[in-house]
Amino acid sequence: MREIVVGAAQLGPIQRAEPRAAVVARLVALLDQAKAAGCDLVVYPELCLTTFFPRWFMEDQAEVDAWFEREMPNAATQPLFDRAREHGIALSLGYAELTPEGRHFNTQILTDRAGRIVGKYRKIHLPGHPEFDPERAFQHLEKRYFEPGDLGFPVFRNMGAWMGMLICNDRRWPEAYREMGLQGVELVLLGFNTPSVNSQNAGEGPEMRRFHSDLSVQAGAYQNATWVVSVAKAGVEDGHPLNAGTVIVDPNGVIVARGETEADELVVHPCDMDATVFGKATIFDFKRHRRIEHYTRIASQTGVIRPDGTER
Ligand code: CDT
Repeated sequence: MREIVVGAAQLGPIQRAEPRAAVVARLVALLDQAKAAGCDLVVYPELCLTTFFPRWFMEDQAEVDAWFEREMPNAATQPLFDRAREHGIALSLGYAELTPEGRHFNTQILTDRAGRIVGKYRKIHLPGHPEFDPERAFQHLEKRYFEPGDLGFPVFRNMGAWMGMLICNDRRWPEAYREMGLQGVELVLLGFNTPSVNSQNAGEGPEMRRFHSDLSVQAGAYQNATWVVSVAKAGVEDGHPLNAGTVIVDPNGVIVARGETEADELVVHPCDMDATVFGKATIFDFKRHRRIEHYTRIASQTGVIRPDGTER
């Protein structure tokens, strides 16, 4: 048995005016709860230091850059890193990263139990649109504010396990899990901000959005025989509802723990990394069963081309 007690630290809403220090105090309070619950690792949502700012259209780059972190840890987040080291708890958290070269990424990091950063992932599947869209009920401007991640889907050795990260929209793409599955991933850590309604289809509400989220992470877990910890930012941010749906999914694809609120909430589960062994050795033994000679289209063609040559 290789047990890691994981705390999925769901966040309630962060209002646009809420300063980083107040948010970090909430993250530290969840970390203290995690210590009391015996957690080894705590996972926070995507962009967990600020409101989900890609819903706001901004033209002034200085205004945009104010939502980004130039270093990690920094003055605002140092108290979180200090407390994590005191507790001996590893962290994974998402934030907007502005590099010294001036590049903008939607990023998630992983630390070890001593608070050292041992892994970084930059979101690859950026949803939304780059310009103001008057047809939408609200904006989703990730394609404006971030560039696609440039690190691939790395997997890291941490706490005796193989760990990888995904960010929000990535969870809907089977290729993302499989890239890590092919590196033997045992624990996928994922944070998200999903609006409760579809800005282009008012008929797609919270229940359907929850279903799509669960379906995606359960399939990713089962088909790669890995644990998946999927953590929401939830509740109403400045009038804009975000869906809850924090879950911990086992390597059979079964949801073993689920959040119950739309507020700050710690969802805890002991995850045995050895529970991944059976699936990886049998039905999803990739080495024996995959047929890559038939998969070339997946890595060479982006959109749909029908057999008659028409595109959609
Ligand atoms: N943050 C993020 O990636 N949210 C998307 C919303 C999709 S609608 C533009 C998601 O996949 O949940």
